[in-house]
Amino acid sequence: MATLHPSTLSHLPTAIEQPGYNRDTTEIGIVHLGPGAFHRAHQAVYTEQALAEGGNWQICGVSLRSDTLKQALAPQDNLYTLMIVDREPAVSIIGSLKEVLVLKDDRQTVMARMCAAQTCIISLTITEKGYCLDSQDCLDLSHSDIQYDLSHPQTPRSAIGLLTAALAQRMEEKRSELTIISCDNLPHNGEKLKAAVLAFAQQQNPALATWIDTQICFPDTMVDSITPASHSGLEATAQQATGLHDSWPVQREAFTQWVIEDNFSGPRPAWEKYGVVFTHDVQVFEKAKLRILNASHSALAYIGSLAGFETVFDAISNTTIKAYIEQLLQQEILPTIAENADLTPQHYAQAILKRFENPHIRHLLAQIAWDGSKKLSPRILDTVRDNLAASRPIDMLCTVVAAWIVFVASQAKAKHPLTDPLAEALYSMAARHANAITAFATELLADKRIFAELVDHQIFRNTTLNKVTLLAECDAQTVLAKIDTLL
Ligand code: CS2
Repeated sequence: MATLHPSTLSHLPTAIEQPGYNRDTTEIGIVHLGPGAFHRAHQAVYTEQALAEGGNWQICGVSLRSDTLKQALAPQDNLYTLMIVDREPAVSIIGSLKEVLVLKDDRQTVMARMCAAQTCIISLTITEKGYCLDSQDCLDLSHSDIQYDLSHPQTPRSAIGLLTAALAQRMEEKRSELTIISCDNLPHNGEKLKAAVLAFAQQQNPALATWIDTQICFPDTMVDSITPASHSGLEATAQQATGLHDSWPVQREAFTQWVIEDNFSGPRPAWEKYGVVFTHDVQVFEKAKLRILNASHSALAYIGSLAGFETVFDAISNTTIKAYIEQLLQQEILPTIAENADLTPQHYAQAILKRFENPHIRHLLAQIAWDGSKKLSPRILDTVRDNLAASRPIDMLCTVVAAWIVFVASQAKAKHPLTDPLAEALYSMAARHANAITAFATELLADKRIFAELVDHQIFRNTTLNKVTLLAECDAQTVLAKIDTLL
């Protein structure tokens, strides 16, 4: 079986789209930190389309830690297969990724790319924890990676340290035609990224902080497309469709959305011609998306896992779980989202539930369950805060928090690895309170790193503790029965 490569593209069935521009003569204009499946299925695809308009906008992907993507894509000259797994499936070959670098191995080239005059965009998908923020969403100066980078500014390992090092060099070279675009699921992602970079720069050189503040734009964005991690079965499906072997294809649903604040300090690809929305108010989009889509996802991940389901589709196909998610949305989430010219919350929520019911996609709840200690705040706790301030109910939201707590306890008990920046602390807390879930939950609910000021909120704490008692020590069937009593 031939491998996907520029020299084998002519073997592709004609229905499969392939790069419609000259990859050899197109140069890099974008450096992307964290070129995981989401980037390759989302921003890189918009850029692929925009490349048809011309312009040097190919992407240099920089993996901050692992070299697996670089190894996988090198024999393919960084081409890869995009599988749209939906009611109307589609397959295409994406060529916008020109190069993949690994920070620790290719440090000099990474800096050269980030500082090149022709690089006008640096974008990021590094997940919530990659920003090294504290519970107030400010740069956590005590974070081990930030401490390391402050004392080793020439060899940073965090995205914040790396961006600041590149910006310092760009300031020297007077290259301010650069926009830095966060594409992670954080409210005000651009603003928070900017504040984190400024806080880091301030520690090193206040003049650099001033230069960044006045010269470089960090637009807020909302990104959306359900993109489950690639699994080994995907390689075989991609191969069947294309007739070519691809070591790391990506999959996503058909729906895709990218809203970017119209705030650039340099040129950009013609993304607007391919559906990207440029606006001065990203907040209406990002708030609705985080609180409706991502919050429901996290609710499904924790409640669905406790109820014995494996995927989003399996969980939402259960009538009790679906009824629970619908009531959570109607009673406690949608009241926090105002209707506006761009978005009718009711319709938006219905459309999202339909997307969850896509039978063609296997989106593992275990994947969404990752990093709960970082995801709870933007997805669930901010809504709790708004409801408490407006004297609205928080019961169903607290059930999600309780399900996370019981999920963590059960993972710890079963000695399953937990993917979370606080995994170690969570597991030693669970070990201290083995078989004493209320004591575990009480200690966890007092952790300011996760719950910030809510640690002192009695209604929040007591409601969550009640739900923990309800869900603890239940088998899957009993969890469903207990959820049913909450409806
Ligand atoms: C998911 C998101 O893994 C998760 O936490 O909620 O990745 C979600 O699929 C995307 O934000 C959809 O745009």
